Amino acid sequence: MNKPVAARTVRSVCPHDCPSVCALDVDLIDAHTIGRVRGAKDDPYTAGVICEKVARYAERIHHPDRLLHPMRRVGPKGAGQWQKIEWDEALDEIAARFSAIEDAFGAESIWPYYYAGTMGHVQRDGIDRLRHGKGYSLQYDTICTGTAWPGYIAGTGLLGGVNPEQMAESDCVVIWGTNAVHTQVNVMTHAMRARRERGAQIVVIDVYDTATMAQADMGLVLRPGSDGALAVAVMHVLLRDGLADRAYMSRFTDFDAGFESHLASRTPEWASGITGLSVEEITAFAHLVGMTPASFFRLGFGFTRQRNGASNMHAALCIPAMTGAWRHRGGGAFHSNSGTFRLDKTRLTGADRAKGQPRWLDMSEIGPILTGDERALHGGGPVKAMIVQNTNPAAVAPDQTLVRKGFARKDLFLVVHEQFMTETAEVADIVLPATMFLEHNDYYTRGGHTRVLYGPQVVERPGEARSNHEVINALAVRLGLDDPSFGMDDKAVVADTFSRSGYGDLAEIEKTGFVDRERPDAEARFANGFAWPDGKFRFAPNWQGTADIKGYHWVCDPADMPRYADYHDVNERADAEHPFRLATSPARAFLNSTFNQTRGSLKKQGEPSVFIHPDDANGLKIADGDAVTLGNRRGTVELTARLSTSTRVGVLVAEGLHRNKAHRQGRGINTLTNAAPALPFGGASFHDAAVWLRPSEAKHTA
Ligand SMILES: Nc1nc2c(c(=O)[nH]1)N[C@H]1C(S)=C(S)[C@@H](COP(=O)(O)OP(=O)(O)OC[C@H]3O[C@@H](n4cnc5c(=O)[nH]c(N)nc54)[C@H](O)[C@@H]3O)O[C@H]1N2
Ligand SMILES: Nc1nc2c(c(=O)[nH]1)N[C@H]1C(S)=C(S)[C@@H](COP(=O)(O)OP(=O)(O)OC[C@H]3O[C@@H](n4cnc5c(=O)[nH]c(N)nc54)[C@H](O)[C@@H]3O)O[C@H]1N2
Ligand code: SF4
Ligand SMILES: [Mo]
Repeated sequence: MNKPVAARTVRSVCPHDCPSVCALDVDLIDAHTIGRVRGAKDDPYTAGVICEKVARYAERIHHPDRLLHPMRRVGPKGAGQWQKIEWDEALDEIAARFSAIEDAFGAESIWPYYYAGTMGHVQRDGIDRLRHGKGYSLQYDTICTGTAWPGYIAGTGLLGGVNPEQMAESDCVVIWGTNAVHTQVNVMTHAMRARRERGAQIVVIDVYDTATMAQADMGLVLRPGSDGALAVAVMHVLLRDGLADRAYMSRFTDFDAGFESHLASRTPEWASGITGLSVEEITAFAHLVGMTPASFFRLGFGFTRQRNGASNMHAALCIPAMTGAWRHRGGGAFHSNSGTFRLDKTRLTGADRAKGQPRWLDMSEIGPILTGDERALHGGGPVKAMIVQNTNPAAVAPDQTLVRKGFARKDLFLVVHEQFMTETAEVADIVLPATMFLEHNDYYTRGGHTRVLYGPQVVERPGEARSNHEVINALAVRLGLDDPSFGMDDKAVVADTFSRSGYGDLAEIEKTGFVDRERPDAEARFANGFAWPDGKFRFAPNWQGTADIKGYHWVCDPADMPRYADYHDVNERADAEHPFRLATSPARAFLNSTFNQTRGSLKKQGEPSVFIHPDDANGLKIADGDAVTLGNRRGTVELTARLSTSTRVGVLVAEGLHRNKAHRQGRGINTLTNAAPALPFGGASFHDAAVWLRPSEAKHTA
């Protein structure tokens, strides 16, 4: 059979929640159909490379299971009985129910809930216009960045770093707590260029031997949540062996005798007991970064998804401040540039027209919130209605038992706007069909780099799918909001946001598809001082100041944090009943729960499985391929055992997220994860769970 011929190729942007935000070249077969998707060769960061799952995007956009019509639940919640309805009927019903619930229980009983299923700002954040206009409960966005961002800002005072293209000019690239081969493949393009062209050393730090580590010169597999101990021991060695840049520290940091004496006891021997790394491994890593001026620290999210994650991020970030790596081209650190885009989004989010001061509800605590936990509700009344866009909390949120119990409540009115019948859509009262990125207009900030990209609508929508922007506008008007922004189309909002942010004219930007927001190199490496008022990097973090910069209103007291960069011993402890530590790391062919219905991804990932060290498996009489049950006080999950020396004794790794239903008994991996707010400002600790492990046949008797 002949492959269809592309009529033309258009420039677009990957909309998914991935720091790479690749520039795409998409082949169009006709007005409805796409062909191949490739990474743009002329984009300096994408450099022609994208991940497999997006290269096969035709499988997702033309998937036979896409939602095409609004539907109303007719049977019991979750029973899968639906009636097709018209858009007007659906929107009228939602508006009527929301109004009645507001009259009976107050506006705060309605909680619009969203995340980053699309990273386009108009389609993602526009839900806030409705929220602010009506005075509905606010959403505290913690699920992904709640620990990583404050940890970074606590050191530098700004969420920004050296242009990651400069990894290619580094002599040592430290890839810390990110499995870039799975989660942001473009990091590898630039890191590998440094090795090829300059003989750079690649270091990878993770809790198992990942696909990224397979490409490293030095791989450090440490115990989950112990990165802070590694980082302070590295600094101990740097000071001990004369490898710290004291001139840099005295000019650019708050380094003092107090911190030096704090580090005196943080020896490699001490850290070895906590991390499980040998003294030799810790010392060799310290010597490598201490003797390689142009060391680039590419700090990921993974090692911050721990109760102590913010401390771990901050501690790792302290190393280049001690070696002075920031001074050298090809050196320094990068986590995210999301603090540098300076967008004026007031029209987009309606923040300037916010009604009253509603309560904040922490999105990671959706389980406790929906099941009436008073602490999580901050003493307020229950949530009675939700509209969910761009996220699938019934699969992705921690403490799934509570999340599902909450969604099953008969008195909760749930609207889900989705592309697929996700676990969350399955328990909705009304499901609305959503467009995909090639079917609407939006702009995207590339958190993992410096550019802002524009992605236009290039194909027709299937069925009756509508964009988030259209749904929010239509609801707002029905709910009596009359701000002119509710009459603008998505492209007009992009143009307005660009123009009020000083980005220029959208008609011009459309010609290339991007705006480059690269900052001068000196600024990006803080050569004239860090972003704190005194210009100094903080080894002794100022959490209060960090909260002020990000506008965090914390749920934990920053006074509970260690005074200096340190190992903070607050994580879930393995004990006699729960002898294993579990990390729920990302699978290569899924993106959170997205792509877990496409053919190619399902084939690649197979059934939900868990890596178990053979020594642990043998002790429990578990063979490769056996059904096993993992459990803790939050619930149990079934997976298939994969015996592997990629993980340490006592550590389990379950790559996901698979469909909840793909697990025997239908409970997903987040049944085991904890919704308690991580320190100091909240966030989910997805890789921080203590569990027991049994062959599935055996009954758990504890
Ligand atoms: N294929 C794929 N790509 C993705 C995603 C996906 O699910 N799948 N998710 C997307 C999203 S939303 C995000 S935010 C990014 C996140 O991407 P990353 O920054 O890579 O973060 P994580 O995916 O959480 O985890 C990365 C690694 O951290 C490891 N890890 C866990 N605990 C620790 C620890 O205590 N110390 C250390 N050193 N390592 C630890 C995990 O084993 C994992 O290999 O990726 C995005 N890209
Ligand atoms: N165990 C475990 N759980 C995790 C993680 C982990 O590492 N381990 N990672 C966490 C992280 S980092 C994150 S960010 C969260 C992410 O969790 P989510 O934000 O829920 O991410 P996805 O699972 O990708 O789901 C996004 C949904 O948005 C839909 N969508 C996409 N585009 C649009 C659109 O334009 N309109 C509408 N209406 N819908 C759209 C997609 O179909 C998809 O169902 O998951 C977290 N959950
Ligand atoms: S690497 Fe990330 S941004 Fe690039 S195509 Fe894949 S998911 Fe999208
Ligand atoms: Mo994320």
